[in-house]
Amino acid sequence: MNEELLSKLSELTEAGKINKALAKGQDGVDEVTKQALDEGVAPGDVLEALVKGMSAIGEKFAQGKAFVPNMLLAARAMNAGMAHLKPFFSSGQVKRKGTFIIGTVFGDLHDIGKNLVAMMVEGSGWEVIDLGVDVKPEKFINAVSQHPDCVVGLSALLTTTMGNMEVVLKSLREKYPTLKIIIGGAPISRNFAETIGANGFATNPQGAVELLNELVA
Ligand code: B1M
Repeated sequence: MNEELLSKLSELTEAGKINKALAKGQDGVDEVTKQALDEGVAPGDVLEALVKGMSAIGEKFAQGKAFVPNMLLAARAMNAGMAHLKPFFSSGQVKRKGTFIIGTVFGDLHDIGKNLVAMMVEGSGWEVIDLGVDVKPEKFINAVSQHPDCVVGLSALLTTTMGNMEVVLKSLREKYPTLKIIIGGAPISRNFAETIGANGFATNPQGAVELLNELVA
């Protein structure tokens, strides 16, 4: 029974079925998560099922078999389930993988891709702190000072703001020499990531999730 509920939860998340009102009268992630918890399914197993659904859509997106709207719906469905899990996070019954601080670097206002990365990473079990767009080094430094064990993610969409990534990275490393920093965005290449000394780069949200999991393994 549990298995059935959990696989239904993964499927509903992947399909972006948020709740009854939005899923043509059928139970969505909202209702099924509540049902699973009410029936005594372990919160950790529920989280795993939600994550499985998000990973599935993330992989399809990476392969060009799903698109931005699919990702947005899946993330909203995931959030509907996460709302029921919040009390278990607060009580410490469910552990996060770590804290991920993400922002689009200063000079750059593009945030659609960055938001997708943030949602996927959150959906894979990380606490995500999204600093927004046009983020200056001081703001990153301030956020890291409150979460010294975090991993930082920098996004840039313009060739002109790629250089600002290096500025942010260097400012952060001056204060936190061992801080792990990953970068991404349309103009970013492996070569650029290596040149500025990032701990890795990803071309899509699923790649970012995999990279983060490797970094904390
Ligand atoms: Co802008 N823009 N834009 N723009 N814009 C591009 C990026 C551009 C390629 C368009 C073009 O000329 N063909 C071009 C950049 C050229 C270049 O530098 N090589 C460009 C330009 C020039 C500009 C302006 C300078 C235009 C002007 O005013 N003259 C200006 C700059 C403003 C600024 O930032 N200071 C500007 C403004 C804008 C809008 C505000 C109008 C709007 C942004 C709205 C918003 O984000 N809220 C906009 C948009 C929408 C685009 C395009 C059309 C779409 C970008 C997008 O959202 N893609 C874009 C052209 C294009 O890409 N076709 C363009 C969808 C998104 C899902 O993909 O963002 O690549 P993407 O994110 C991916 C990956 O890159 C990766 O995962 C994401 C999901 O797969 N990823 C990461 C991203 N961050 C990551 C971080 C990671 C890992 C992976 O780890 C930390």
